[in-house]
Amino acid sequence: MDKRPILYSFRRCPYAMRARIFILLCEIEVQLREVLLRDIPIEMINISPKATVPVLQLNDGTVLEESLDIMNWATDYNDKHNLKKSKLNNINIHNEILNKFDNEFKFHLDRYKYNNRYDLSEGVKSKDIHRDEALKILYIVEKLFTNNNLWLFGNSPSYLDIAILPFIRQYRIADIQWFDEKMPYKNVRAWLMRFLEWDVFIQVMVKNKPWLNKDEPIFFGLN
Ligand SMILES: N[C@@H](CCC(=O)N[C@@H](CS)C(=O)NCC(=O)O)C(=O)O
Repeated sequence: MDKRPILYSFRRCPYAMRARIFILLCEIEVQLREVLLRDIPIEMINISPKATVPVLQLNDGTVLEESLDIMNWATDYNDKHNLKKSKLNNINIHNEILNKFDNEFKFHLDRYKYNNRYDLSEGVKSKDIHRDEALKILYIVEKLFTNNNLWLFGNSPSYLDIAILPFIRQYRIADIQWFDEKMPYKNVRAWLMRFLEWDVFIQVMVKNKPWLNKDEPIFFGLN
């Protein structure tokens, strides 16, 4: 049995993206098991019946089934890039913004990006209304770029940058032309583009085929 922790992940999931970035930056090597959301392997459901990705299974059998738990575990293990420090140094703004993204922003993002999957009679508004509600949260971020910082709190990505940018990437994908040409916040746009070109982001987005039990392990996390 390979002793490296097992990460169940889905390449395009923003929660799984932020977990993979932390694993890479904290130089932890895991066995990566790419899953399809419509066909989650029984091995994952057995350890995490709520069946959302990411899930990290540690050597001692501990199962982490929330992306933030995986990120915090990674920084406790080997915080090579001072991600935890970036969080603690800015704890109030960190908590406020992360909370807004994981709740309000995600709520509107889903209803903007997948508007036709929702039942309009259940209080779901039109695509543009949800886009504009999420935009109000991006305005809060835009105002944080008061100096010439490349990232929220300095010149390297902080915990908060990594925790929220995968969701802003999805927001752009909902209507790329609108985001690139009409979205009013230029700092947010430049910051997202910086993220998409970041070599770490490019590495965590390498494609892997869905895992099957008989497969040789795919290792992820050490350069
Ligand atoms: N709170 C969880 C949320 C994870 C989550 O919702 N992941 C989505 C994919 S992006 C998922 O697995 N959805 C299950 C499904 O669509 O069947 C976390 O932070 O890890």
